[in-house]
Amino acid sequence: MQQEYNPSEVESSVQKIWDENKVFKAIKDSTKDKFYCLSMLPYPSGRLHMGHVRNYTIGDVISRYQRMLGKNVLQPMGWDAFGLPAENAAIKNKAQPSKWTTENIAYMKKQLKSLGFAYDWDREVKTCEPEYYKWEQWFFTQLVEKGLAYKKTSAVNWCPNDETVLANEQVHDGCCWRCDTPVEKKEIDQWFIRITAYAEELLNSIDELEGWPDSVKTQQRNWIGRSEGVEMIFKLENSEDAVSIYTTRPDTLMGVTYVAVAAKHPIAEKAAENNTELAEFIAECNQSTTAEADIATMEKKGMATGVKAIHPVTGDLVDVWVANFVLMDYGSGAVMAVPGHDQRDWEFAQKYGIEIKQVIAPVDESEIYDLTQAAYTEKGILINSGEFDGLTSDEALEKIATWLNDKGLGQKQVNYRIRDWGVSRQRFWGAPIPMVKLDSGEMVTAKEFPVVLPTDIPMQGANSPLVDNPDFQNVVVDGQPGKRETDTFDTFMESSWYYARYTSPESHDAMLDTEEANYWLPVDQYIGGIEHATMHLLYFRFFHKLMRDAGLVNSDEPAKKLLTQGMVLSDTFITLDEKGTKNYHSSEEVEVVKDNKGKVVSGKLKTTGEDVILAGMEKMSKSKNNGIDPQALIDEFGADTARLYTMFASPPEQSLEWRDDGVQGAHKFIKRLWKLFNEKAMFVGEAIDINALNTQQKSLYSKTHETIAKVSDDYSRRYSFNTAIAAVMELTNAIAKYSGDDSPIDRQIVKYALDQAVILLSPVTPHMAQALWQASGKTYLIADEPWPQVNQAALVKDEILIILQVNGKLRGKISVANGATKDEIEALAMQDENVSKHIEGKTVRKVVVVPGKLVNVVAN
Ligand code: ANZ
Repeated sequence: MQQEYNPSEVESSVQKIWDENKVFKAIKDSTKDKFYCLSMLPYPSGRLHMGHVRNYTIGDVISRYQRMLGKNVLQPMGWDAFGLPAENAAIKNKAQPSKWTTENIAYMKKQLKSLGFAYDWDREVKTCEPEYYKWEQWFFTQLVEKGLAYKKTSAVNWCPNDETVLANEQVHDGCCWRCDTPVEKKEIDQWFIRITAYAEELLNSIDELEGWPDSVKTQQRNWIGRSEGVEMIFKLENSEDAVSIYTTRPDTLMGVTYVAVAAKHPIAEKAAENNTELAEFIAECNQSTTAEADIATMEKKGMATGVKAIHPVTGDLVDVWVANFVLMDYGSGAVMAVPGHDQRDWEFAQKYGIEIKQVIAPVDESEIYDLTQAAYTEKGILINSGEFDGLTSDEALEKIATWLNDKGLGQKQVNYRIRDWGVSRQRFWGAPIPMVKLDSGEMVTAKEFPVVLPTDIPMQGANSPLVDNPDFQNVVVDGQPGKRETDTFDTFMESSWYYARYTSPESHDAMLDTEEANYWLPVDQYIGGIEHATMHLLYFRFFHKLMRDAGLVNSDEPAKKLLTQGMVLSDTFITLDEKGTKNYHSSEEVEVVKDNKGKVVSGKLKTTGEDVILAGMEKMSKSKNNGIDPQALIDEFGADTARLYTMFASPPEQSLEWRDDGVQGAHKFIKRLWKLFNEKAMFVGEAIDINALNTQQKSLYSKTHETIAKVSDDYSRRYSFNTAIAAVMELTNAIAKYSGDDSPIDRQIVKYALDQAVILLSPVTPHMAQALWQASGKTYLIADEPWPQVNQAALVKDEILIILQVNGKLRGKISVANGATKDEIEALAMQDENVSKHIEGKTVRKVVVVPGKLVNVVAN
């Protein structure tokens, strides 16, 4: 055994054992409870960052702990390998995205292996491989057949200079990232998956996600955005046509002073036929790149169409306007505008001098509001509303809905804010959409899979080399010639079902091996970043339901529990140049001064001595130049230190503030435990008879079992790894301080405590644990050691601490024998010096004894 702790030697030799024996290979075994632990798969950007290290360590600690509990654990890993960065790198180097991706995967896989994660690498999935995406293509064609995927025109970002479609990330301040030309909107045909058909189920089953954080559930509910309202029609003057509107506030119907339609609404388009000014305005609206989220704050613009609508109740005529804040793909693309009670309508009415009519008054008459300053948007009591006057908003909603229904002018309606998922990307590095346009004009699904993305054509410019590429495009389907679709899938497609493919990576004739999938699924613990709360985590749930309805899986939800780990932050250092532009400096460039808590209080540039501005702890990122490279950390201290530090520095869901001295502290602790173990635990131990222990021995033995109880609870229920580690550290201190007389029993007690400390820490620092385990003569792996059980008898204390109070104020503590009667405790309390002092000269009225806790003497 090495006396000195040498992490690189220890780690490589332990990893070799795991690898050679395929220790973490997961095999279905129906006689055992399974535990599927999944961390979100990485994008192969080049190198691991600290967020990866933290995410994957959390998953690994949980997996290793569950294995020791006796579960059949599956912990897989793979690569989200399609996407834009590979394409950009390839454009720059005139190379192939596949080459860049493959090289990155190789490097990052080596890094993951060096961190000692207990993955079943035989199940590795690379989403850019035809063997993977062929099933996604096949599945998509099934959706097309079922009417759950369809094509429609939709707008994309278009750079007129480069003549290329841009991804949202490639639009910077409304301009092309490469040539700075203003970006335009262009309508092209694209594929959509009908997530709206599952909106209701996706919303309702959120309630079943008991192990998901509330914040994620709330974000999903808002994203799906269910609203209840009324759909009603306004007939048009001198016309057979009518405009249908959707409102959540039918109680405000009598306050309608105009109707507003979206620029793409048929009424607007028709009115523009003989009105060039209106046609120009509509064109301008269609070009706008305002994101939906910004609609509330953007400048409201509009133009009257000249068309008039008839109010369904009063028969009054109101103008129909085209307005930029009305969305074509929500509700019916038209709104009844109530400027008195809707802020957007109010701003618009103010700007164009349209009447603002109050029809709702506050329930509380003293409430102050001013319709000349803003709309009154609360619900209340109806006024100026004829037969509906005096009703509350909620009563009016029902009454007006019934009134409209009776007249055939409207009905109640539920709407969802979520839109169908646009999955077409006009990019090269993605899975080809398996559709073919026959020369006859008909659109058909591909019949053979995979539709392989060629990996031997280098990128030439920004445009996808699939376009106008006869080798790729020309195809014959069922004897009919046609051309393949050149768009590729949104990469969220691949990440929506990879978790299921991990359960059956060997399935070559089906998307999933249903038996395997149903054994392992749902995922028991999913771990990833909170930034995925809506898009990925919603598509992931949606895809699971699609696969369920295709008979591939039998559960309703993909993951029982979700842990969203916090961000990794680190000190950010700035200097300003003459123009005031910020320069970010890495920690290596700065000489820092720290306070006694290790917090940086000032810093100077090493090169020039210039003072840096401390921008505080910010998320590690390239743009802030404040990242810490995990590789450097592993090289210097070893994987176990990296793992221990990231788990010890903060609870998994909170952000982690990087501190170099914390890393050193973690490393020191490992070295200390290593040394103690080598000195005191290198022999084969024997069973301990707890009845034969003296007080000191019993105390260390109890401490050991208290630690087992605490760590087990922290690992399983609370995922509070930092406090678990702190408890093992405390136990280690107690062991170090232990001053027995070195009798065989003393040695036995100390060895026992050290063994337990190492077992308890083994999910976090598995290399160190295995090496010590092995060296002390164990012939099987520590990973196969059953998790220690708490010996309840050891927790029973001989003495118990009792708090003493006089008139409710703390006056002292005494130690009494466990099992002492109330009278005995009271007698001891009354003898206490401090208690006597405080009741001197007073009459004792009452003595309250709470056994095991406290004594309170009431005296005056
Ligand atoms: C009249 C009204 C009066 C409205 C009032 C609100 C307050 P949620 O809850 O998000 O579903 N709306 C309907 N379709 C629209 C579209 N295509 N583009 C922009 N806005 C649209 O929002 C429903 C409300 O959003 C509807 O209720 C409608 O304005 C507007 F005091 O109708 B309301």
